Amino acid sequence: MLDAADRRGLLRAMVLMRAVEERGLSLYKQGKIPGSFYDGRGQEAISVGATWALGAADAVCSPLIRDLGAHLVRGTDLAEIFRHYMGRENELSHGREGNVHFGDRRVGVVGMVSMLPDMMVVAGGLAMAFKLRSEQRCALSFFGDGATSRGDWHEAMNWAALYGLPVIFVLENNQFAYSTPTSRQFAREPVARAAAYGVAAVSVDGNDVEAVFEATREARERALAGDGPTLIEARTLRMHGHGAHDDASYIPTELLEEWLGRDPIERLASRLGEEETAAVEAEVAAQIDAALARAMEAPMPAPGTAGDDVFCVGEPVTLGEGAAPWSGFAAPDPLPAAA
Ligand SMILES: Cc1ncc(C[n+]2csc(CCOP(=O)(O)OP(=O)(O)O)c2C)c(N)n1
Repeated sequence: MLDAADRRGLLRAMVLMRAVEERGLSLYKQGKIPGSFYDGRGQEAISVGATWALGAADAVCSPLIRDLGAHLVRGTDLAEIFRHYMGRENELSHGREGNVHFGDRRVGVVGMVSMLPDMMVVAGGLAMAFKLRSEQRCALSFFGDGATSRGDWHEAMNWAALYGLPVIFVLENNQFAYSTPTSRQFAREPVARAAAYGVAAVSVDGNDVEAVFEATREARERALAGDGPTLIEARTLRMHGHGAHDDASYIPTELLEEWLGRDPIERLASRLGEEETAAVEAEVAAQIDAALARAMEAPMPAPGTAGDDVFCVGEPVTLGEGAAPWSGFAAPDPLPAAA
């Protein structure tokens, strides 16, 4: 299904993600990015491969700490991302929030609230709306292994299976939830739990961008055919700490070395060859320099605007009062037929 142009695009998106995050870390160390800095080093294949399989009308809800690649594939402007990182005036956040907390509705990306895993339930809501309106669209949600130990994970899985929702759940199993290894998080692997809910599940090598793409493509076909949700487990290792403030000393060196040998970028690069890879790297470096130069021109937000959009102002919304009487769903009842 993937052709040469796709492979080059996938490589470009992964190289761009890594290079933007390397630049971001430098800016953070220079004091130009406030707060901490979170990245997805080693996990580039997951957000890039998964979003490559989506259609323009599908929703990403949401890219998390490790998923800059999703924003890049969907097409959010890189200068805007750098402005957001540096707290400068921009359309994504108007200078508020940490580096990973943003969305871009213009490209179908919902900003995240938290990664544990509130956004799975929101993705279920989007998928429910698509289904009720009989639209050929799906929603995709990313989350980490830590999320699978929380109650909202179970609710989202159950709800999606019951209503056959067109939603794709992408679990980034990077073997640690902050510093807690998966062996101390759960007795039963999340993929094994999926069958109990009635959710189709597959486990793939999360450092193989083509495998992630293929699993997501199949999950999307299932979703659009009305056959319900899929859980994709992408197995990987987080190569950096949880954030720049975390030295990840709890990850054994041998484990890091083992996964360094499975680097997702090097694996695809070796397939495309040195010449093509060098061209992609040069292209990406130039793009980053240009975007950062544009971002640096943006002013800091006016201090007086710090409270804007934080609280709802204007007419209060009263639920129920004066509403039209309940008339049922416009689309067919999405509940599965009784057996
Ligand atoms: C409800 C809630 N509790 C705690 C946090 C703080 N927090 C953010 S990420 C995280 C760990 C997430 O682990 P995992 O999902 O496995 O992702 P990883 O950091 O390993 O990539 C924690 C505790 C949060 N964002 N939301």
